[in-house]
Amino acid sequence: MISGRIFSLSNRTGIPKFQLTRKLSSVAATKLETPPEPTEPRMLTAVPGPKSKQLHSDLSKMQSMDSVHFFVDYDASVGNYIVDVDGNTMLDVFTQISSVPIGYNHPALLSAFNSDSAMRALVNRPALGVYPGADWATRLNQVLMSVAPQGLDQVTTMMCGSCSNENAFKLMHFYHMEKERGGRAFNQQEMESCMINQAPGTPDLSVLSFHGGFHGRTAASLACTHSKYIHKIDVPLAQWQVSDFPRYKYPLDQFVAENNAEDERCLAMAEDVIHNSRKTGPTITGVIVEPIQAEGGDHHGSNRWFQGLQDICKKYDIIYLIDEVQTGGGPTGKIWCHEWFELAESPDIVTFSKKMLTGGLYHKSKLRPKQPYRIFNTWVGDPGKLILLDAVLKTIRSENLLEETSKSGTVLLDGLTDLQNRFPGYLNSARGRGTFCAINCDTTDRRDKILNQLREVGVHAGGCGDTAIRLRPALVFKEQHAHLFLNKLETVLKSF
Ligand code: PSZ
Repeated sequence: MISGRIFSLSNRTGIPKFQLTRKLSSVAATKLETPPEPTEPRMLTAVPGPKSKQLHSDLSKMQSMDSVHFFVDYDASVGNYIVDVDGNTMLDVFTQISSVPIGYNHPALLSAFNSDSAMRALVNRPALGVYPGADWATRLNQVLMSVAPQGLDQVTTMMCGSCSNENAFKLMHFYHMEKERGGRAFNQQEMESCMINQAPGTPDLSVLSFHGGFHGRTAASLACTHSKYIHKIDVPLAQWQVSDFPRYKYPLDQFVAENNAEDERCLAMAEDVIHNSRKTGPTITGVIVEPIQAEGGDHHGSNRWFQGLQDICKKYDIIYLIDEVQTGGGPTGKIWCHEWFELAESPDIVTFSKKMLTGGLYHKSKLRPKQPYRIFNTWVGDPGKLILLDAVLKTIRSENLLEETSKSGTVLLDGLTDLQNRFPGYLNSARGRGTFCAINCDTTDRRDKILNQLREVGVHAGGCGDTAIRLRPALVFKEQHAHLFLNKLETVLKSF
């Protein structure tokens, strides 16, 4: 059908059919080369350098974006190395806020659109909820369902992490209201009152979230975000309940009793809040939790904590949502971090984005909405992102990247632990799964100085929480990259 349209156009324009066909293929077949990965950082200027500064001043005329660190040369960046517009080549252990799965300019991604059908999927972006292409169901099945958490047989793609969580919350509330109605249809009063945001059509329901959590910046996901005030201040939000996420003492093996008590305290608090919500409102219909609280400071929870939360959700028949936006896609050594937790069964919903390249949510079939158009927007995702994700997942398998990540993660965590033992005044609480590692500094000022000095010696790292340095390298981060990072960090620490 598509080529039929092109041919009729070609007849009107007088261009012979075969010429147009050839033109399309030659565009699609463009081959982009990937230069070899550098072996070490190379710094030419301070960062941001003069070109970055000029570009920032150009950008500032149109938007307030003082968050920009530096401008990037995406032609020159390769593998684990990001190259800025001033020619500085840095080992990137932050990777676009943890969202580069297999490094910059991976050949598998550069060639992902080298076919007419892939190119057409890219340019003819469908409203997937109403006009999906013939291959959409196959693509979802072959790509996203190939890594679906066990027991979650439903999937919907979305644009970003925040809107994945927003839609997950709707599923929680629909499930609750469906039970309340006992199967009857919506009544007139509900249909009218929801139009002016009043009960009973707009019920007083909520989602339980945790202090230090981050779940996005759209209205409902921002109501569940508690990492930094600057994300929230001045924004009117639902007054939903917040409970404590465990804060452990490190090293874990020296504080077993204290940390177990912390789990029990936090579980008791969560259960209390859920229980009380039924008396005082808003009624909690589900819980959202990160497997590792990332933005809030890389706070880990034990298996007992995540299992206990699941038990509480089951007891109250509310929905257990694990937000894998930052942890999903492999950095912990498994595709989903919650696979480590030995849960009795899957969470009810798992949201994703970042390294998965498309946003979206997996969920149990009991959560399928009964009416159409309830989980919906214009695009509901993007087939082009699934083409890229397909290439990513194939690369993860063919290059054994989960195993590689576990190996380099061990080198990282052992190295961080060694450094904290040698510099106990500056570093503490080394922790991590896979390469998803972090270490705390004694003060925020020290953390910021370390990050700045790391940049000067060619390592681009990030912070989180008040004092943590966090590592979020791509899955192609190998043992030699871990050693290089640790050597640079040691150089910086020795300079204090
Ligand atoms: O400042 C920001 O907006 C940032 S910095 C890092 C993120 C956002 N992470 C996004 C994120 C996340 O880490 C978790 C666990 N859940 C949801 C989100 C929201 O995803 P996006 O940004 O795609 O909407």
